[in-house]
Amino acid sequence: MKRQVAIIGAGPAGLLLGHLLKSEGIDCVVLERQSPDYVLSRIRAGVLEQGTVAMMERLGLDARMKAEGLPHDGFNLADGERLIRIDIKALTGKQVMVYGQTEMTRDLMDAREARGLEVIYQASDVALHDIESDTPSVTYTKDGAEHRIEARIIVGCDGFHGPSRQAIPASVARHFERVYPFGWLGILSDVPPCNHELIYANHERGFALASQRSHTRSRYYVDVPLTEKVEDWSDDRIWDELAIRLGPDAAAHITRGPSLEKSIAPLRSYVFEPMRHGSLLLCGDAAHIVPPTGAKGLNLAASDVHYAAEALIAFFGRNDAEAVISYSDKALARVWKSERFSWSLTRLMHRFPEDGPFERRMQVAELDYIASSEAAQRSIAENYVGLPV
Ligand code: RFL
Ligand code: PHB
Repeated sequence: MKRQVAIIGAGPAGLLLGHLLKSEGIDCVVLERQSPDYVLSRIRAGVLEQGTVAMMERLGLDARMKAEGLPHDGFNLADGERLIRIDIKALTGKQVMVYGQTEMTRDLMDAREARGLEVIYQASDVALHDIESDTPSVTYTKDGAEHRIEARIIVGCDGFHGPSRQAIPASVARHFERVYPFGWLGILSDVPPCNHELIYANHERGFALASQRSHTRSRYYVDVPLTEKVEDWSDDRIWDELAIRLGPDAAAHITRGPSLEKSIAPLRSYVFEPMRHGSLLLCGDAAHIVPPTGAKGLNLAASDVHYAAEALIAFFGRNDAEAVISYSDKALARVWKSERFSWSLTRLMHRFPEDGPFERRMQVAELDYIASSEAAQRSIAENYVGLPV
């Protein structure tokens, strides 16, 4: 099979890119290791930046998001008794959209047939070949048979554990990493949210986040040491912990219910450079990871896809090779700003085991400053709603 572009991974990055290229008449195929049901069973992001929403609008795939998503004008930082509201609408004129990654992925999946986007699910042993040449290829196994796709460009959208990043030679690879000493234990439950907006809480017992998927479905997190096991956290234990960490006002409005999903996700900051080598481009978690504190991971995957689509449209439309070459620098400039924001919000809102009284005073001073300064709030709001692409 011969294609202009082979995309590896049908998470949000791969599907978004596939649809964007297809809408511009670029011939592409997406290869995914898992089944559609498995991909939809992963509970992940919940907050979309305006730019991510705009990409769904551009594709004409925003109808359900507009009907069911919840636009939010602000969010809150809690520290003990104190609640600092960041009014993103007033400070930036923009909103964020609360709409689950699962739902956005479902919308992209459902549009495959109508848009003629070919996605090959349950493709195993995906391997990249000759990425330093103009004739790279991808091999995979499906239903016991081996297949090869010859492409002009390969785009790795295969997440943190996929094969694409690994295909870039160690001699050019640069890794930047910060692993955090805790993970987020998440619970999803069909109960109304405790607050109409998100609350990120820094409590002496640890971090907590009150988030949501709809008026009837809540998503909560608490941070736990990496040694904790999800089996040791009964639903009641999580609800008790949330009630303490989120503070008395939120606790009074928490509705408890059985968990639909419960899992622990470790926190990590990671960037791989370069994001292009030869005929291979990387997008999303394949190239970088942010801790979830700023709600940036999926949105960063979407902005990478925006730059990659622009580069490939120029390359196939106008034979502009420079557009592909400059992809990595363009994408990385935005990646590092999101990494900085996610890292600094993580630092501000979590109690690190190695921290002492000095570090805590620094957190209190920063929260005092944010509470009293519109400039500080604007800076946070601007980052939260998404920096321009
Ligand atoms: P994905 O979603 O991991 O998709 C990669 C796809 O590639 C497939 N794949 C392969 N396919 C073929 N062959 C192979 N060998 C393959 N290996 C892997 C995988 O099966 C998968 O389908 O990466 P993508 O598309 O780059 O998207 C990134 C986002 O998923 C991620 O950044 C976010 O979920 C991060 N994140 C959040 N981001 C936000 O913007 N806002 C949030 O509120 C937010 N909350 C979160 C999060 C991530 C979390 N976890 C569990 C890590 C909350 C959590 C708890
Ligand atoms: C979520 O709803 O899953 C969520 C929201 C905000 C974050 C991270 C995760 O910062």
